[in-house]
Amino acid sequence: MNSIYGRRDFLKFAGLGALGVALFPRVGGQGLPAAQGSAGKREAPTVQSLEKGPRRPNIVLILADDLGYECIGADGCTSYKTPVLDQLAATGVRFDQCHVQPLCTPTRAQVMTGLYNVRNYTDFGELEAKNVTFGNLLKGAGYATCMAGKWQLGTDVALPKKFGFDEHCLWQHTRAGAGNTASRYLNPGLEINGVPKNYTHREYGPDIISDYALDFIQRKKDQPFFLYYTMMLTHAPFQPTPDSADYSAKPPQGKAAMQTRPDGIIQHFADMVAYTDKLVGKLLSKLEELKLRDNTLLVFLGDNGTQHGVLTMMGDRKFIGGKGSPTDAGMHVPLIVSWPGRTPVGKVSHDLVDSTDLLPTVCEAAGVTVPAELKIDGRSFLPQIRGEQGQPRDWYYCWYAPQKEQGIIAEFAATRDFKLSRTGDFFDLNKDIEEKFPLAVAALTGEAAAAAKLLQVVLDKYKDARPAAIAMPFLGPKKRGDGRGGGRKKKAAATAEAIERANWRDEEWV
Ligand SMILES: [Ca+2]
Repeated sequence: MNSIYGRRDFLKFAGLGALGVALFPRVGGQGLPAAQGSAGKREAPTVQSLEKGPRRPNIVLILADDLGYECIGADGCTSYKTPVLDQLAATGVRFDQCHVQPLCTPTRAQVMTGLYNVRNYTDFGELEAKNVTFGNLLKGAGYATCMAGKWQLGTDVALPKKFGFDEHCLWQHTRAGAGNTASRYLNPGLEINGVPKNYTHREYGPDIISDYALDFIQRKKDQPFFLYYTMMLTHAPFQPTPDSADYSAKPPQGKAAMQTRPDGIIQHFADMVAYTDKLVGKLLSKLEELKLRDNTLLVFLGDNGTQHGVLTMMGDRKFIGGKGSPTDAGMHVPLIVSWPGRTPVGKVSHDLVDSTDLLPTVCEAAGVTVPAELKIDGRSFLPQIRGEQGQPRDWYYCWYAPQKEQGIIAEFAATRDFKLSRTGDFFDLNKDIEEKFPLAVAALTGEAAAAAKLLQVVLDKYKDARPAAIAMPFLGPKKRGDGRGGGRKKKAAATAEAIERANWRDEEWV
């Protein structure tokens, strides 16, 4: 039981009274909580019953697409303008050690289920229907639920509802995959509650998603709601936003879309970061207009590092985006939390957080007990959000196999300072953040030796965590000519950045 609400309060607003905390008497089988009505007699508590108790907080979880840690002013970025997010950090809590998976679907699976990919990840663009998500848990406790933005978890029209989202406006839902041509930006092709809709009058996809999310908040303002806002920005292709000088009916393509400013920064990426910030501001204004700000936990984080090869400056430091790579540049993302009156003002937490921690955190904030049967890997960082010590992680773990046919390409455990791979490579992250100089574990001393020992225990803990039914071979990083499919054809180019520029169209899918 969380410490915000007393047990009696929780039972009252959960509408369960003397039934106790057996909110989810059956989990497993189809994987859906009984409280959702999939089995058993008990139905989800009604809105009416919830209104009798104290009002639980609304929860807004914003997941930006391909926006790495280096892109936010509050985190040290000097290339882009993010005044809204900077202000959120200045008035809330900023975490500077949040690590997610290196790519979209792997992170989204972890965020939504609280499980490391080793346990339930099957392939890019899918999440098996039997999984229980935070949507199921919050809906089961009576929250109104909405998902708005990028989906990329399977084309079954029924999946968003199966995962607990009452209503949804999505991109890459029923029309997903490498051959999908529905745009996410100008004249987007979306699916609203499963029904495809094509926009043809210069609408901007992120605006449509934003309007849908704000409308949901407006309509649900009198009951607890959970908005999972999976922004489509700032993913490639880098195109003008409605605020760009060159927003037009025919957005620039290819190299023209990648034009840089005199300082070497990609102009349209900078525009897209600014637009992301602006849309967060619109959402905050809506919450303020409805006087919901103080009762809304708002979390903003990135889903993986910035597009490979994208240059961003952090003062004098040049930072090159590393999306897709199981390294700091691919996995270190911004995490900013705002809950006026509940969070300390302007705190910077150095505690480790990873993407499996979101589910237990939002559940604890909502007063929802995570069923023990789910055996999640995440741990709540709600105490740190409130300025308490909590139980910060000593390590985080990564099992990374984004495309089934490529097998497992990385597995490691890391502390803030050190990293140990399943292959035995050990890195001192303070001296070698790009992981160019693996150290021999046998030669380590002091803190490094102690970290290696701890991290080996973590790797041992997950050694047999993969269910046999979805076993995959460990093949390591894909190498040229190793015969593994699923990769994009690489044209001859001098640099990784040039490769990405040449293939920017293919990046639309991942
Ligand atoms: Ca992404």
